[in-house]
Amino acid sequence: MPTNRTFTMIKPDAVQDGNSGAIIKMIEEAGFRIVALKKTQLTPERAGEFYAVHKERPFYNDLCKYMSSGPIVPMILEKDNAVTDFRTLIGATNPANADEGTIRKLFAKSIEANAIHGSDSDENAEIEGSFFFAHIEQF
Ligand code: RTP
Ligand code: MG
Repeated sequence: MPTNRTFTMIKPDAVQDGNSGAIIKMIEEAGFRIVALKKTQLTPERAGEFYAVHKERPFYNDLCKYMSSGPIVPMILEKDNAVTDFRTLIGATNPANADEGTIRKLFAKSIEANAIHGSDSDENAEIEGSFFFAHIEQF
């Protein structure tokens, strides 16, 4: 399992607001290499599958509805210490708690519409990347 890759997606609010380019620029300037990238849209069912780990949480239904409400930009990224460094770059889940200069501080609207996802472990990075990209697309 690669320890130097993570998975992200720019969420519907940020894509809708036209912030994809600015966010991708921040990601590249922070030293991440884009391994794979596309623009796509989840159905509520596929969003539910992606977030199955949160099935029992009170926000699960709203989250699935929100994540399927518009286009998203999923990406696989590469860098030393990718998972941890990327979570630092995006900031806290709730933008009210996010550090200055983080992607969520700059672009997120709320705890739900929080602009961007970042994998929380190497194992989940691999699972989530392969949810969106075939192995021959990951180079
Ligand atoms: P993500 O998975 O999207 O990178 O976010 P995260 O690790 O920072 O947060 P997580 O606990 O995994 O939650 C996943 C997403 O669910 C939404 N959420 N809403 N209303 C709420 O209390 C609530 N809590 C979480 C957010 O969109 C969060 O990113
Ligand atoms: Mg998470």
